[in-house]
Amino acid sequence: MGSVFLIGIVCQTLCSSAVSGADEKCSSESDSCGCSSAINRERKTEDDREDVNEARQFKVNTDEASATNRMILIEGDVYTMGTDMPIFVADGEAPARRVQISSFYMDVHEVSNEDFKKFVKDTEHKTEAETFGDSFVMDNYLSEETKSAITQAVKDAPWWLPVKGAYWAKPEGPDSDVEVDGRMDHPAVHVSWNDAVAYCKWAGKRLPTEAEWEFACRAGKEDRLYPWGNKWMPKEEAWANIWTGKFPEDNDAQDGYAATNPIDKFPESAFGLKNMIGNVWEWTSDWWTIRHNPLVVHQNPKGPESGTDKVKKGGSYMCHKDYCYRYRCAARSQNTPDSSASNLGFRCAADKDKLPPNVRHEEL
Ligand SMILES: [Ca+2]
Ligand SMILES: [Ca+2]
Repeated sequence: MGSVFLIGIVCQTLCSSAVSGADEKCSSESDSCGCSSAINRERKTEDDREDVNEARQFKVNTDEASATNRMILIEGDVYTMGTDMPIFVADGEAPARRVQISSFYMDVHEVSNEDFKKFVKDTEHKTEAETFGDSFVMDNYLSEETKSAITQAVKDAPWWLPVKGAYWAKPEGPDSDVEVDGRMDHPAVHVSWNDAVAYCKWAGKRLPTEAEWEFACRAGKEDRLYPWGNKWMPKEEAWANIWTGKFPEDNDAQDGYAATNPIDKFPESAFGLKNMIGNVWEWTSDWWTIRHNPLVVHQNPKGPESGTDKVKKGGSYMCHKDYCYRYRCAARSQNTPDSSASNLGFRCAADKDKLPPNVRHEEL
């Protein structure tokens, strides 16, 4: 454990200076030791990836009772995406640019284990974590028995362990169980981008674009860090679930949760959305790029045509301010589409004129 703490201290130092100085090298370093791009699976070729996708037979969910998630109509507008005051320069948070978004529907909540179970039951979908046989979990959350069976670790982030048999229903491996542990109302995790796309298709929805996600996160506020403003704890209360205490050795759960929280906890934003910041990272449909043009107004941007990684947004219960200050609307990170981890989930969106008939919805 000594070496774990040592590397943790090195990472903390690097990331702290990234936060204060927005230094490019440091930001780049922080990515490798912090916000989980280290958990990418080995790179596959594009051909392999297409095979995986083509093999999936999508079945659109038509059962009234199957989609319990509520959606809210987000009225389109022009907003400022990104920031000219980036904290992680290498992440492409900058430059700020104007973006026009058409009205769309957004899930109020992250997709829960309860809903993901319905999808799996209906489609017999096998997640990529199950296909590969493992998924990444932070060591603090594992039983001694599970830890003792693991021989590999991630070089730059030794607390990430590949746990055999970890998947959405058994998030910390075979000796855990979301039903037995009372976590059916927690977000589904260990869901790859490909799995998330399959779920949204089944639900008659789609993943949000990064631009839609960030617009929804900002909830009508210009140039603010969080959905509710710039103060992390309004009225000294926690409004989102991140890592409090010291990373990685001490999680004091000051916000009420050391790991995931039920999807309905914490205040909703002015747009009526919950846990956009914190709890679990959320996949978007965009391929990753750090190049953005600030000179034009982008119309419903969908990101690059191709790439190797997909964009995820919002940060998670594992993000600490000194270490991975990415629980901001402008912040972003990435993983390959087949990657999965215990702090990565998703929610779905839908076009305004394509709302599935079985979804409960309300307009702003
Ligand atoms: Ca927490
Ligand atoms: Ca979230």
